[in-house]
Amino acid sequence: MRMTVDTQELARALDSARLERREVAPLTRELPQLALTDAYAIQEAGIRLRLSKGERVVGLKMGLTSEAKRRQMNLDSPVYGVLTDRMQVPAGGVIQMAHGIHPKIEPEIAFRTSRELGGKVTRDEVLDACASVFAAMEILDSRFKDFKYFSLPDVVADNSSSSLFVLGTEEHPPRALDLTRLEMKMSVNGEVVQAARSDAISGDPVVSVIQLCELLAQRGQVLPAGSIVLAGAATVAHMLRPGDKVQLTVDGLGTVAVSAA
Ligand code: OOG
Repeated sequence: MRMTVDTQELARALDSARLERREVAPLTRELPQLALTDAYAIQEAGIRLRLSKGERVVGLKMGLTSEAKRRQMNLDSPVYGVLTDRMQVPAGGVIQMAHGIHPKIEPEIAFRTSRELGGKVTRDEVLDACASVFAAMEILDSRFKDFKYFSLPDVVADNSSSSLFVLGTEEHPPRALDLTRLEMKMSVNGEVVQAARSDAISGDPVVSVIQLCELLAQRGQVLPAGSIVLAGAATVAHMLRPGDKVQLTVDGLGTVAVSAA
């Protein structure tokens, strides 16, 4: 059994798996002692690799913020990951399945901040710092075998399974809506496959942003102004298949669509 954690080496291994569309064994199989702090250090090193190839950080994603997701993955607390410009698919765009391993899609609410947020923040401070709220979908793609049997440090090291994301084209000021009561319906090829109310996300998607600020503070970081924040999925993820046309409608936020080829 290996006893030391080589952050750079593990980040490189996960980055190659991503680029080569290759599944790897969960890190905790060989490193059962892998701590969450090590996992975030691996995630950060992996993002640095992407930045060194010209990608740019555009925001952060929260994960495991809904009970449905925590039960599906058998994991118990929220985590975050980093979003880069290359991960954004335009609204109505096409996802190339061949560019992923086993992609899944999930319905989300996203925010864009206009001010920096850091540490312990209140709901009002988050609302004041968020310029817009959007309907959004995240495409997950774990680099781990079969997208399962992993622990929290595995998921975090793997950038919390993030792969791609799409934002709706409608932008609303967050105070214009009751963000806890938005009905969300995700359909695939015209059939509703997942539905939930927005309070499935942390009881209130704004709470996801509060939690994100707390998680960042634990690592001495803040949420920069101009960040996109995905608040986490409202429902379990849906496995994508080539040819799928996926559409999410959120009360008051319109519809966002994407298809898989
Ligand atoms: C972990 C990431 C979960 C969400 O929105 O709950 C997530 C996973 O399911 O692989 O992004």
